Amino acid sequence: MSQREAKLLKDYSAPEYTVEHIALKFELNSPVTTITASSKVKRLKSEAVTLVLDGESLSLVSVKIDGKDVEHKLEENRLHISADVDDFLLDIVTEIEPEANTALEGLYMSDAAYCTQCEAEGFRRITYYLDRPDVLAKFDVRIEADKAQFPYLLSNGNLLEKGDLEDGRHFASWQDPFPKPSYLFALVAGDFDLLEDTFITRSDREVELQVFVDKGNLNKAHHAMESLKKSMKWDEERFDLEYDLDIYMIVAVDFFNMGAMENKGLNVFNTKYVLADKESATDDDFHGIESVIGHEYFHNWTGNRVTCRDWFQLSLKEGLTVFRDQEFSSDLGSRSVNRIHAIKVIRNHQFAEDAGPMAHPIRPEAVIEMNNFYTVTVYNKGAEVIRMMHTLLGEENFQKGIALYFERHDGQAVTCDDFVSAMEDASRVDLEQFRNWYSQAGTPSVSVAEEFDAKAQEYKLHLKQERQAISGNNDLPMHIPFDVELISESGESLVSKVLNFTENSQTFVFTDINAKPTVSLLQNFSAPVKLDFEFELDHLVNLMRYASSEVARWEASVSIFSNAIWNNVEALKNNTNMQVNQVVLDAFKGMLLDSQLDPALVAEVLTVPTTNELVEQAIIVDLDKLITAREFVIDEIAAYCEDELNARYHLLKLVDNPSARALQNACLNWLSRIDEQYEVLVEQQFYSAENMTDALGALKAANASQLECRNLLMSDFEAKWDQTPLVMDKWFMLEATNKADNVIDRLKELASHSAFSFQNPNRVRSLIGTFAAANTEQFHNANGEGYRYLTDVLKKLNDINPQLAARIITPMIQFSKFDEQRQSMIKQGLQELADLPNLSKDLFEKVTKALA
Ligand code: B3K
Ligand code: ZN
Repeated sequence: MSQREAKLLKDYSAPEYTVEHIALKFELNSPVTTITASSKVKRLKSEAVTLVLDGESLSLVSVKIDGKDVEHKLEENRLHISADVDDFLLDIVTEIEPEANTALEGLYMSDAAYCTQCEAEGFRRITYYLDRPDVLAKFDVRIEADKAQFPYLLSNGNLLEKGDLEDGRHFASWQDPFPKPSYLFALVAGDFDLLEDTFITRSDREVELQVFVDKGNLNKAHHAMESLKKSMKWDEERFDLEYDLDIYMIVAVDFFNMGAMENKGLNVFNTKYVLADKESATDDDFHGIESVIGHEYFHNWTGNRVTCRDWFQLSLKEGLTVFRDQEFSSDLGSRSVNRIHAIKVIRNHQFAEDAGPMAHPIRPEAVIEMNNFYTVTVYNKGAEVIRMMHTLLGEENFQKGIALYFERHDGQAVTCDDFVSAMEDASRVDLEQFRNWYSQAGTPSVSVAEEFDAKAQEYKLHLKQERQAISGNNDLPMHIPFDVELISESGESLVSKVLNFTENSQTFVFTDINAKPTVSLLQNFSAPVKLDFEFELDHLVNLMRYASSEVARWEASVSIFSNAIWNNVEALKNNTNMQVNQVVLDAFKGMLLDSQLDPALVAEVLTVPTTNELVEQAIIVDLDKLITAREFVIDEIAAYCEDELNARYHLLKLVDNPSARALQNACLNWLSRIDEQYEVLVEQQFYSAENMTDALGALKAANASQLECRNLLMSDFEAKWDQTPLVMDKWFMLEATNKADNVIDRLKELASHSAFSFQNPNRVRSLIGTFAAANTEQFHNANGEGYRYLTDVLKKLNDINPQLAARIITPMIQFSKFDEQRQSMIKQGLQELADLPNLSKDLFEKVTKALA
């Protein structure tokens, strides 16, 4: 099978052989590291005679079965070994060069430390192996390295032994008692600062907790440690799940393709999700750390103890674990604000994925490069699917389902269907139709019509669902939990319930309703669908005022903003004057004056949808008019609410908490648009800031409103932080979101900035990823320069780090909403990539789909 051919879910077959135990020895040396793998292999299918192992970018030194040389054949990324034996010992020696590994998969170097990333298919860059998640083996690992350079030698499980060797070298051996798939293997060797603590589990076992960070960063590891302890406690209390090893290690590295990795007992983290103190990290960073630490910890049960049968089942562990981390954040912080953030991810990114060439169900059916499927669909829509089950079953039954799932499958590699069956059997709720969420891609849309019969005192909702036409997709009706509230004229809640919407068209009747109510639809985003309903402005204003759910009030504000902007796009098209309805202006002023509401929620309500978000709402967009209309609406509201913004800003400045800071900085952003007098305020906040949230809030306002002080503030910030990579990422992001016309020249110039490196994913994501994903105005500039720039960068990244390249190409393949000229320029860039002689399979999969 060629590398570029898709693997299909329907072709799954169980492994012919399995590995019961593997002893790995790593001799870490520069430039060549030697790996000896001794596996106890067992034949599972008696007719099998050839063991086929995966391997990539390896040099093979020797293969032996039961101590003897054996016939074998090397093919493209496969090693075929004659093995007509039931049980045997397989010894394989390979050599690799970690320093040359810029793809950051397998064993590589992050600065001066060795580390690994094996999910999804990185273990095959270490040794030839059955690198698939349904082969579970016990691992013993021995690491040997220079002692002075690499004082810490870490792997999964418990430390068995360590000691000195000759020539200044030393060793450590580790044993993981839990059988695991190869993707959960990890090794780290380096010199670190170490933060230690303990956690006493509810059954009174003491667990050693260790966080390893780059030298000099110890004081930035405390929040991560606190978050870990909170996660351990929360999982015991809410999910009845206790940690199972005696030690839990986290290592933070700066070179990392994603956020973090849940390797058994030894998580490897991107520094971005570990390091924080209030001078250098924002409130959002602190929150992000807590949630990612939680996420990886929760994987210990949902992912590690029970893992995936094959990679098509990725959502089994990711959807569920995202749901769990969202619940963790919501139980610890504001449920409404967390929910709003999750909804935004779906609407702005997941719906866009559905509308683009990479649309796939949460359980994909065909995959060329697995790394391309760690998507918002598998993760975040996957979490919404779990959330819907939670809504349908209720917390108690849901927890019964979780318990049954572990009772049945602990220690196994299973499917999404196994999970749903456990939920179904534990709750006796029929989930047969609900399973369509796993197999059907795309965003369903639900249109709603109201009918009120005053005489009969009956209120009816007519619901109709339609699925997106996607080739290869079934088109069966979905089981949609549709949460509604009916509100009386005086603002009291008449009905609040979840409708079971299961047919193409269905009518729901509410009796004893004596006046036409205000309806709140799809409350709390009870299903990941598009709502198709023409709201009148009064209706939205009522919802913003009276809906019981804070999320529904926020939803109403998004619609008000969006409608106001789209109305002005129409005005521009018709050459009439732009304007903002007085009711809209008053609605926002009202929110600003409401001191009862959580300021963080008000900040969300006062956040104008981004250009990207608005593009997502359209079918085809006239981008230039959209930008003009959006700016106009912002300016009108800012001018109308000036006094209230100013007053609220100064009051909030006196309060020291994340929620207050969120609204304070939102106010500053609005004010900075009004006139020069507020420039002083921005500068004052910047220079007197006692934390990164306020410093960055000021800098963002200066950047977004193109204030005169912008350049000075930016260079002062740079001078202060140029030795702190994670803070420089923020600075790069600001440069990347600069709306000025010369931004591309600036980006090119910054590629040679001393803090920038094309080898480091955090830097590339901050500068280039942010430009493409968030600077809609300039990336999609009609002159096509944005597309040309990204194409050139991708050519380069294709050689260095294909996985990263395939991530940041996303905005360039989601072009369906743009006009023909833009689409044709984009396609030209994609064609150039398609023509690359050495195009990686990561980019190949996305580029060919986009051009098809
Ligand atoms: N499981 C990892 C992601 C691995 C990505 C591989 N390209 C982190 C997580 O979801 O927790
Ligand atoms: Zn995960």
